[in-house]
Amino acid sequence: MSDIRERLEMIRRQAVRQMEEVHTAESLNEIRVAVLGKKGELKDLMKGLKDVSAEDRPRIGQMVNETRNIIESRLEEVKTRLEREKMARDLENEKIDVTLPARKAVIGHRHPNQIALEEVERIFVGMGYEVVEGPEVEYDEYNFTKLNIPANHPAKDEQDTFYINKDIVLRTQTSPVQARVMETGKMPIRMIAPGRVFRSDEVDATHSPSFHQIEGLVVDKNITLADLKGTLQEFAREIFGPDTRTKFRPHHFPFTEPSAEMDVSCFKCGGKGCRFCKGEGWIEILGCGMVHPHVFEMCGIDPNEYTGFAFGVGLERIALLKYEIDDMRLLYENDIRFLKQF
Ligand code: 2U9
Repeated sequence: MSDIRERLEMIRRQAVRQMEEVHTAESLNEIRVAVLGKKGELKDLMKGLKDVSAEDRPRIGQMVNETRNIIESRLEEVKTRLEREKMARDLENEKIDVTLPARKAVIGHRHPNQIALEEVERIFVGMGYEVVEGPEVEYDEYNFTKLNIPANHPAKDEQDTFYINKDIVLRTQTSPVQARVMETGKMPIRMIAPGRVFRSDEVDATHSPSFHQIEGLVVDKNITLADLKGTLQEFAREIFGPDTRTKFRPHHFPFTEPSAEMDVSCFKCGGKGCRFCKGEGWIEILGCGMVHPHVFEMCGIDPNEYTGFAFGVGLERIALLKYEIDDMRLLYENDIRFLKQF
């Protein structure tokens, strides 16, 4: 009897000690199997009790049960401890330090073309103009004929224009957008047409086969050259500064008569002449003129009733001047080291 009691005592002590050192549910289970399992130490001990007298059997049975109960309740306690420890570890791993400084996010930059476009749009919208867009693939008729550009005009040469077929081109200017607005017959017109245009040019520091224009058109009764000059002068002062002076030089465009080019006084040297304006004191900015009567007729407007002015400006030219960029190719390469300066 006392021998069995001692063995039971040993099994219990050993199991309890092992359980104290356990750190995972798996090793706890290993202890359960080794002690209480079918081939475990307690079963082993029971097997050796075949020869115990009937008198002693209930007492021994009771001792074995007590030992089993003690070990089982201890197993339960350790299981609860392990679960609690695991939960604490999980919580620790999920902990977020809200006081840590945020990682700096890489943010995009607006393209200089986009900044220049928004600036031009802001100025004209402020004067009551509407912004209108149109297709980049156009009928020859809208790109040329309605704009008084005749069949034999050099601009229509395949060297200058991308032809889709004999009637359809990639627009070489945004003027067809204005021609379409004029055809609606809704008067008066005060609009700008920004967009991509195409010309069969070789790439260099000042040319690209695809660039952007902003054209403007005003049509109403009694619009005069004074309206054109006043409007474009105001535009120049807004975009290049209040001290900007303007100069109109006679020019020729098929779609306007008379036509002119507008220069602005150099905003670097104020007109004295510097490296920026190549010593001229003046910088060419845009083309303009009074809408040609033929254009009015071809777009269904009576030139005896209405007059108007139009202008065209290269968006890249504005961006290059405003941000002192010396090569147009930089605007198309999208090199992040260039773009992040804006
Ligand atoms: C209609 C009638 C007239 C648009 C105009 C210009 C002058 C002009 C160039 C500037 C530099 C193109 O980007 S550029 O190469 N444009 O000089 N454009 S008047 O005249 C129009 C347009 C539409 C119906």
